[in-house]
Parts: sequence; structure tokens; C-alpha cells
Amino acid sequence: MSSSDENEQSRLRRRSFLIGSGAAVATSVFGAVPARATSPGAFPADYDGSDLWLRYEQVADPGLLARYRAALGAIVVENAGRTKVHRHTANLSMAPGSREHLVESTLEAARDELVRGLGGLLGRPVPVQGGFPDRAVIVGTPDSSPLVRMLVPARDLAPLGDDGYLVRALSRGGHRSIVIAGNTDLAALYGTFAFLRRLQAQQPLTDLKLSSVPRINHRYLNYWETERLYAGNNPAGTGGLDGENGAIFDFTATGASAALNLPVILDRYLVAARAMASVGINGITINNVNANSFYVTPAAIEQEAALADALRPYGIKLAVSINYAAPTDARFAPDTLTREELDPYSAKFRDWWTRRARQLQAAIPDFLGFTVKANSEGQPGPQDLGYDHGDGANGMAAAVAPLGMRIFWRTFVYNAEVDADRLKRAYLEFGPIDEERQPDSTIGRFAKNVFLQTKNGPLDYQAREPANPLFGRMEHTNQAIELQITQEYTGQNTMLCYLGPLWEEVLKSDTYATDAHGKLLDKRLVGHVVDGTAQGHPDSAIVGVANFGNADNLTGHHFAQANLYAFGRLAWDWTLDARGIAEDWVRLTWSNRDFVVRTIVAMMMGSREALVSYQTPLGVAHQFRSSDHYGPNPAERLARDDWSPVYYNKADTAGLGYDRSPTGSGFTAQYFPVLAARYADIDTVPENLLMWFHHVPWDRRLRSGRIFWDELVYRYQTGVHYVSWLRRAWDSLERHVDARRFAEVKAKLAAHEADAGTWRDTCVGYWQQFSGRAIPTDGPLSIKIVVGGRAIGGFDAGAASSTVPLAAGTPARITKVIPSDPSVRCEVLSQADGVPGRAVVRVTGMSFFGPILKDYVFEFTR
Ligand code: GCW
Repeated sequence: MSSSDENEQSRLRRRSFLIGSGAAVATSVFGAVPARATSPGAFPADYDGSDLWLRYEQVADPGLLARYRAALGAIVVENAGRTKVHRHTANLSMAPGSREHLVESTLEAARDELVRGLGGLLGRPVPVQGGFPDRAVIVGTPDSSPLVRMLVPARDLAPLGDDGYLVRALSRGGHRSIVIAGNTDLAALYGTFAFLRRLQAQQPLTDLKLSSVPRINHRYLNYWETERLYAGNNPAGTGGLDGENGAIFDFTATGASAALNLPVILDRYLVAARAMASVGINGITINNVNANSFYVTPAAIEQEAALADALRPYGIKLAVSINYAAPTDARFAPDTLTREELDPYSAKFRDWWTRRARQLQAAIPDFLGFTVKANSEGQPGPQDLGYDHGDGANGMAAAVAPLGMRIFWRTFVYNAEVDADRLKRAYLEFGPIDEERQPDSTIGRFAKNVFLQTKNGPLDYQAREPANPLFGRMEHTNQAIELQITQEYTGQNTMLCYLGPLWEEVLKSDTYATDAHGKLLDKRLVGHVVDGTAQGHPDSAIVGVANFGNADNLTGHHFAQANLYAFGRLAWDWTLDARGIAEDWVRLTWSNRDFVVRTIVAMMMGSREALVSYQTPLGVAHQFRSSDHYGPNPAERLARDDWSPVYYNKADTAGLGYDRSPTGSGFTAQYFPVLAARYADIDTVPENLLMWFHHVPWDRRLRSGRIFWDELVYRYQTGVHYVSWLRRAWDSLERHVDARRFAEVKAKLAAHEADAGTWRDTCVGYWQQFSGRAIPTDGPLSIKIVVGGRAIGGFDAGAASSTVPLAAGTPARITKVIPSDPSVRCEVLSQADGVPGRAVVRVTGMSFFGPILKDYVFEFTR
């Protein structure tokens, strides 16, 4: 069982949501906005976003507030302080002036969240009580709570496992209660957050009956911002704000912040911990995979232990990324090895890592293990000594196995000597190890405590990729999927890009995996491979490269919080859908007003496809400038071929795209037969992956009926037009959203629109050098204007303005606008005063991914 009730709930909710949504989108697209000003219950005007989705604003609807108040009169968490979690750090303490506080047990965390949450939502304190009061919210496990034992039959708890929870409204002995229960304290905490979420989203309490079990065991974050800052409060990228570097955890800050380095605990660590727990994340690797060995030195371990202490009540365990060659690092002298001693089979090598792991475990008893990026992008690894990834991973795994730890070994490798096509390289290296017959005649060499950690796609976190062919192909090995939450290639903290649809797409994509006899597996979506049900793996893991930073709102862009939230929800249950998750997040983070919810959800849902359109449409990959992976540079040619945009676009006068069909690089053959055949043929490959697999002739006819060149240009334009719509949609919320966040998002959207335009212009301009074709002018938002009785058209929908020469005597008045698509709406926003003069026409329509808008600016001249 898994999440069935929760799914059912969200399905019901969604149905009613969808019925209204078309109309609402149209309303906001076409300008009519409810005129009501902000009413009670709105956030304070200066709210900075620092509570993430854990906002507990008083319920605005008086009827609902009264019902909540009537039903929720007390909080009962029996024996909350009895099972204290381990603490290593004597005098663990918060920074002076903190708002958050440390707790000693997981049930205290649950209790305090209820105190905070119910107090806020109900607008008055809800007392913590003993005994069995009427109208109580009761939280616990059969172990901690006699009430839970009495109220919840053991058989109902049995299927919940360690992390699953149930939430029920009960009536017993004249008492009405809400019971939140699980088999462990942590499960009870998860249930507490799920319960609060329902109140935040203003769901009724009648017949409350939820239960949910995560589909994946290890739901981890990897934290990279120690090296690159996409979420930190450091837009200049220069490193250092008051001595901090923009990352969330301070280890080595200098200047004013030095006194606040770990072991001091900052508010934001606990907000992050509560947020992670609220969606069920249960581990975090705290440093970049291009690992600095500092994080395994004794000084750092003491700091990490303090962090682990603070996070432990919330069920968040720590891991670190390591450098395979750390034993040669002078910082460990005299306990160092020579380069030759990095032999993964040698006792010296293994013992060295066992010693490190023991040190970590002594300070952090529940330490998870190591994340390893080896022989990838210049990082050292077993291949430096002639061994392969299996040897290296197993050597490390053997070193930590006695301590119950795991190795998360990344498959992000692409050594140029393996194959000319970068995408083929990982499978060529890892596949054979998975298939190797062992001396005991079992298949597969990777050790049991190794997880291979594989990015969702075969390249590198592009906004659209096919699923990585390793999913389904590594049936003898534990495999974790790695998703990128921090938006390295998806607009960083400038662009609004909701990644839920991207992850839903990959988790629900069909691998067409077959069994040993070539028969299609029943459960064969990527999500089934990851959760272990496809191929019978008892252990399972999902990893998100997270976007926490030290910005006030923790993620830089207010909407980037949604990506963290969505990752957590999908990590718990990958079958949830991105739209439902977005709706939940909006209700928790912004507002429960239907108009606001519908508008923001619409803004989010098209945002990723829009970004694909203005950055890398129709399957062209990786056109980013190398300096920051934010802006475009399709012409860039670097020393490393496979880092160069030109390597991916292969632009020439014949066409555009990378031929990976059997007559090209042959990458398609790494997929199971159904997909291999589909991708191999330019007639059957999904159009959104066209250039991923084929070199597409400029004049090839696409499904729209347009030739490839025209369609390509329109995709770029349409993506930008969506962002133009985003700005207008956001503006329509001005009176419904608190002022500071409104202004901050508005400013980001302005930059977003400008930068999306740069993508369009740079890429289209570059492709045009090869296509030699004119910019088409008959696209989705194309119009003719009638001036002086004459229809004038042929405008470039990507241009900032168009010059329109008028004959002498022609009045500069647009008398009619004729769209090429009759379903779009046109509006003359302003007429010219004379000639020269400027007129503006707004055209709004619908693309396949959402509303689009273009303001045509006409400069009339004689
Ligand atoms: O996307 C690339 C990033 C590198 C990163 C690498 C990886 C941490 O540009 O910064 O290294 O992926 O995943 O290892």
C-alpha cells in the first residue's frame, strides 16, 4: 500500500480544480482580475519568505476557522521527551537572538510543530495536555503512547513500516480525537506534517482518514552549493556576504560571521530541517561532489557532528562527499598514503577509509556513508591505478560495510577514450560490471552496500532529456536516481522554472525494460526501477541536488522553494502528479484564494516547457555558455569537445542536431528494443527529442505542418511569449500577494523575460548562419494591422519593435488587427499620436504548454 488515501484526496481536489482552471487562466490572460483588496489572513507586507512552506497563517474563512477551533482543542504527545536522540556536542546551542529552538527528541519536534502550527492557523494557542481530553490531536507510536495503543488497532499500523503514518479522526467513549500514529517517532513526525499540510490547505477535517507509506527508502539531498552558488544570497557570484559564501551551512566563514560558524546552530538550519522532514527527506550529503577533503578532517567532523545533532530529531542523517585520493592529502599527515597505495583492493587503502568512517561514526553514530564522484571531470578514482568503477566502489564499500554505511558512487562519467559520443560512455563503463558473472555464480559485481547514483538523463541536467538508459539496464545493482533541484541549467535563481513536470516526466517514462526472456516487465517505468518494484530490489534511493542557500528565503528565487518541495513529495511518492504538488505548495506558501492558486499554478505548470522552448527546443542539448551555465553560447568551442555547445548542436548547412541513430553514434541501441527502435527513426522519435537523436534537415516537415526551421524559430519565440505572459499574470496578483515577495518576484520576472529574449536572439541568430533562411513571420501570434485602409503584416514576433512606414497623408491609426490564428485575442493598447509615433498591440493566445502573450510595438515613420 502506498499513499492511497492521499492520492485519492488529491485526485478529488484536482478534479474540482481543473474544472475551474481553464476559465481562470483565460481570465488572468485576458485581463479581468477580481478587484477585491487584500483581506485578513494575508501575510505581512514585509514577509521575506523565510518560513518556506511552513507558514501557519490564521485561517481566513470564518466558518472554517470556527470548525477547526471546535475540533482541535488540545495537543497530546505522551512521553514526548522520553526517547532523546543522540547528542555529541556538549552545550549545543543556537546563535544569539535565534527564533528557532533545539529539541531533544523527535516527538518534541512533532509536538512543537503542532503548537506552532495550530496556534498560528487557529489564531490562538492550543494547549499541550496530558490525559485523554476531548477534541485532542494525539501523536505517537504504540511504544510511546498508551492512547495510540488504545485507539489504533495494531493491524492498521503493521503495514506502515518504519516511515509510514496514519492520521484519523475518531470518536471513542464520547471523545472526539485526531490520532497521528506510526511505528516510529519519525513516522509520527511525518504524519504531523501531513496533518498540518491539510489544515494549511484548508481541507475539511470530517472523516479524516489518511495513510501513507513512502515508496523509496532513502530520500536524500546532495548539497553542492559549498562550491557553486545558485541559491545563496550572492548574485554577483563573487563569494562572500559578510564573510559567508552563500551556502546554507557555515563551516569556514570569516569576518563578521566567523563567530557563527558551526558548531553554532543558525535558525535557517532548523527551518531547513523542519522543511526537509515535512516532506520526508531523511538524509543529506553536505558538500559538493567535487569534494574538498576538509569535510573529513577532525575539525570539520566536530562541526558536522553539531549539525547532525541539530538535524537528528527531524530524522535527517548526514553523509559527506569524498575525494577518492583523500588519503594522499597532507591535511591528514602523518596518516597519509602514497598515490600508489590508492589500490582499492589493498588493506592500506581500505583501512584508511575505515579509520575515517570510524571517526565520523564516533561523532555521528547514524552517519550514512560517502558520496563519491570518481574519474569524472578530473576527479581522481580507481582508474588512475588501472582499476574500474566496480573495483573502486567495492573497495570503499568494504571499508565502510562493517560500520553499516553505504557508498553512493556516481555514474556521471564520460571519459573521451570510451566513445566519441559522450552519452554512451557511462553505460559502456558500468553495464559490463553489472552483468559480470561472479565466482559464486551470481551476476553483478557491485557490492550490496553500493548504490550507483545516476542522473535522470544521460547528459547533464538539461531541461529535457530522455531517461538515462541505465535505468532498467542495471538489474543486479542498487541504483539511485539523482535529480537536480538547484537550477544550474534551468535559470538558476533568476528564472521561474517549476521542475515538477520534468521529474514527473522522467519518473513516469516507460523504459520498456524486459526480463531475461525478452518479455516486457509489468512495472517498468523509471519510477518502478528506482523504487525497486520493477526488478525486485529491496532497497531504494532517490537523491536531489538541493538549492538551499543563505538568502532570506533560503532559495534565492521565491519560486525555487517549490522545487525543493516538489522533490520531497515525489521522493516520498513518485506517482503523485506535479500539478497537484504545485497546488499544495501554492496554498501553503502564497494563498488559499482560488484566484491566486489558479494563477500561480498556471504560471508554474508551463514554466519548464517554456524554458525548454526558449533555450533548447526540439531536443537540442546543452547550448550554455561555459562560464556559468546560465546564458547561451551556441558558437562556443572549448578545449574539451564534449563541453562545447557546437559538439551538441552540430549545426551545418544541412541541418541541426546530433545523429545518435544506428547510422550515427548508435546511442539508441543502449535502450530496450521498443525505445531503441522509436528513437532510431526520425519519423517515430518524439518531436521534443528530435535533435537529441537526429541531425534534422532545415526543410524537414514537422507535425505542425511547418518546416523544421520555421518551427524551431517559433519555439524560441513562443517560450519567450510565455514569460511575457508570466509577467502580466504576476502583475494581476499585486493586491493578493504580500508586498515584499510580490516585488521580488516581479523584479526576477523582468530579468527572466530579458534573459529569455537573449536566448532566443542568440540561438536563432546563430542557427540562421547555417540555415540561410529568413525569420518566418506567420507564427502562432502573428498579426496584420490595418492602417489607412491597408493591411500590413510580416512582422517578426521575436523583435522588440517593428518599423512601419506610412505613406504621406495616412493617419497613424490602427483600425483593425487581423490575427492569423482566429483564436487569439488582440487588443490595441495604445495608438500613435502621429507620425513618427508608436502604437502597441497586445496579442494573447494559448500554446501547447500555456498562455502566451506578445506586445507588438509599431514605430510609424514616413
Ligand atoms: O553539471 C555539472 C556541473 C558540475 C558538477 C557536475 C557533476 C559538481 O557543472 O559543477 O560537479 O555536473 O554532476 O558532477
